[in-house]
Amino acid sequence: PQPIHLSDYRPPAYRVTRTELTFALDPAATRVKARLHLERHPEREPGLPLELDGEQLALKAIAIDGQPLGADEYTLTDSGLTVHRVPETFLLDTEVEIAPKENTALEGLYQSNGMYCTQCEAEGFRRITFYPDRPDVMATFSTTLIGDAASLPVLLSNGNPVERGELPGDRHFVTWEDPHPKPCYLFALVAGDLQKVEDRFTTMSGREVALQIWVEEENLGKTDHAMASLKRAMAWDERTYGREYDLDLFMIVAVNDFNMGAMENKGLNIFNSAAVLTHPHTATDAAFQRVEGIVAHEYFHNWSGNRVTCRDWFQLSLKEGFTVFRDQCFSADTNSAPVKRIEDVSFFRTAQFAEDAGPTAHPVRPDHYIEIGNFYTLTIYEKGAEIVRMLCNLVGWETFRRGSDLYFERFDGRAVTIEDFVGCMSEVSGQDLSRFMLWYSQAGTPEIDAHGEYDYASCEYRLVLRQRTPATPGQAEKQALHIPIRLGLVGTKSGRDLSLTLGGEALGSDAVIHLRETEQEFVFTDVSEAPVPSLLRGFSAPVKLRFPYGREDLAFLLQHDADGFNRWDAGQRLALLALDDLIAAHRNGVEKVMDPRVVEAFRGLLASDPEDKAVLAEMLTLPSEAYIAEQQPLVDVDAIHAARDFVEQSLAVALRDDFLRLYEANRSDVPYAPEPEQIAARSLKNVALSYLMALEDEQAIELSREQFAADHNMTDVRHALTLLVHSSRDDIADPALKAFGEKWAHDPLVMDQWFSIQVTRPQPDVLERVKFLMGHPAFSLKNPNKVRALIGAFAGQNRVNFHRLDGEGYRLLADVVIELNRLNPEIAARLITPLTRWQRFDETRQALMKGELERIRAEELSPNVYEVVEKALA
Ligand code: B3K
Ligand code: ZN
Repeated sequence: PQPIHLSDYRPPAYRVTRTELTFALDPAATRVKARLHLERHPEREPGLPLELDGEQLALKAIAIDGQPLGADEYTLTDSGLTVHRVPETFLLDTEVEIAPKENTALEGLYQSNGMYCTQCEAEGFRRITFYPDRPDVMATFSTTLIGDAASLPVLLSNGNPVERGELPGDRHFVTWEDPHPKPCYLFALVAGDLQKVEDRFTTMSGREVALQIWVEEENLGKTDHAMASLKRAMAWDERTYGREYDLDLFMIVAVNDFNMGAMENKGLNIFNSAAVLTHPHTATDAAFQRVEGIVAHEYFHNWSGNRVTCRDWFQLSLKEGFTVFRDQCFSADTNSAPVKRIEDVSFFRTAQFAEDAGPTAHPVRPDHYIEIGNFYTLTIYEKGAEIVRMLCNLVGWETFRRGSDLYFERFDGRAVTIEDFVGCMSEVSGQDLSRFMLWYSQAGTPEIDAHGEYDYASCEYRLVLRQRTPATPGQAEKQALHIPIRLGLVGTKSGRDLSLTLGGEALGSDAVIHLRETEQEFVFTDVSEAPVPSLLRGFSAPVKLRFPYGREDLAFLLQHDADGFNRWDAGQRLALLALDDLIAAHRNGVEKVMDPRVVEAFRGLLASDPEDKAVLAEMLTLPSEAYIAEQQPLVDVDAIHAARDFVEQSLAVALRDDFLRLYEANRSDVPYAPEPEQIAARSLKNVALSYLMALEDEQAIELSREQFAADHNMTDVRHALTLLVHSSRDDIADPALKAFGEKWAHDPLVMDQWFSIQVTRPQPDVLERVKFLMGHPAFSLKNPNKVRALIGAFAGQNRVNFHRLDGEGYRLLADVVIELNRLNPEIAARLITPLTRWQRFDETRQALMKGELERIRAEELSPNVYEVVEKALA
């Protein structure tokens, strides 16, 4: 496979202004007729051939302006169709046959539980019909679906239904018309035996919109939260961005087999059932919040992505970074804003930093790719969102909103670039953002080394910042970035933020300084007392910032920092310092000693009266093994696991009564609601229970069992079950697991959780269990949710067992990748990720991991897997 380069971009030779599709649905032989209204692109020269993408299509007929083409007038290949000579303006009619039931890649038209559905982003439409499958070709669509009336009573597509009727042979049809020009990646159809839940929304200009969520009958009771979230998201986008919905109908469909979370097809969002269905007894608080976030995300795409779309796939972050930023702000406004930021950053620093430091590192706007399906990454999405957040902070919200208005107005109905977006921000703010654009082109996580010194005599605080971005594949040299650093100086006497004066200018007590050079010195004057600096507040830039904090400094910030995010981060940093010592002790075989400062810091937290219980729960949570690993020069999975366990147990021993009190104080029998206060209390209670269970004493076991048996809601049940199953006692683990598995055997989403809980337990027999569970009737390699729940959870979250020294964990993963490479290349390529991080481990493990990558490379590979494996072994 050959890479595609951004620098090769040219407008298409011909554009499609209108697309008329007719589907005669059949599992093995669906017929697709397409009539395309084509015209030469004004910027391209006359006389060019017409090139259409097409994969796995059996061509049955082709005609231009009603004249069938002779065999010498066009060329067919594996990847498309070329018509050698075409007029300036013309109609192209094609008919193809496809087999949805053979489609295990879940791209294009496929079947899930007997229903038909589509996934076209990024390049799935070419598996449906011959088409210029690129986002800068935008057409209005009319879609007629023909299917068996009894088994496919529901026939859906984009836009509004305009006609329906009966057909001979017990068949029926529905025609849909989508008036908004769109690229084909936003096309969708759904056909099946589905039920709907309906609601209404009145837009800000008074238009009535019908909202429908379509599910299989047994899921009718699980749509309330998604519907409520949708209405909140619609209202939020009107209030916050002035964006109104633009069709009379908005539909969401839940499907069980789906590669990603969901898809923003115009007017017809298709969702992985895991990203839309909830019920207090089947979904945790985290799942409720995830559903709310994804429903909002897909809805927000209607403007940031659909009305204004990407010129080419290199611009993917144009829609994804902006839309993630929008959904993050929505969730922050709806729930606890500080906790949302802590969760997002915590995830980002663990997973995106690792991606940015590994062999698949790429810029937020890549300049080449082999398979675009491999670029739906944390870098494109989450780092892209961090860049938009920085932009918003740089120009200020009101200006950002004006820039957003300008962007939507100027580019409505068009396919544009990241420059167009940033250009609007620059235009409304008058700021020169050319240096800022480096954030889009330069891969890797910038590292900042900071040093500070207080001069008592002059009352000056000198802060020196030095930045450096490590080399990444294909980018050896890096330039200095424009890095906004929000900070405060916290007085060591007063415990308060001091007022900041820089270069004679008073900045208030919380300010942003701009690092633009490799090294810069900032001298704050009139600093009335010796401060501890609180740097990178709110994670104001996606960087690693090092400052030589002493443990007392961190304990001080943990107590006094006015910025909630940095208060939390001080606790994380303090715990990391202690963990460092313990990891070293474990490696050197010396006795582990707990740092009393961490114990005292936790004691302080437990004694405080929390203004925000959700934040407190975060503060009491130790850094994850994955995040600890991120901080180590060489990852020692066993030492990290042992050190973290030791800290947990030491805290539990020292603070048992406090945890018990916290647990009791946050129990409640009120009926479940996914509301911030309840969620906060549950997290606090469950954090406390985790510490208590670190002791595995009778009382803790009893509390966990009780909580499990009480069966109040899935958050509590799942947490208790996880503690029981992850304990060292099979006699308490097994019965609970069995009871849960039997109770929920009928519910695939709960069975996913059942799989994950057991394959993440630390006991050494778990690998055999993974293999055994792959034969379980509820498991299927063809279902991405199952693959993620069992294989993904094992390889991604069970670090001690995946990295077993005999290499069996790696071998298992490679076996699955090899099989999935044939079935579902997109999922296969994603699954390899843990193996691509081999540089981070000791030599023995490196050799084992590389050996498995080489074993995969020896297979006949899909472009997806090929690209990832080649990069990993480069
Ligand atoms: N835009 C989709 C991505 C689907 C791509 C799959 N290859 C989901 C989202 O970001 O909203
Ligand atoms: Zn998206």
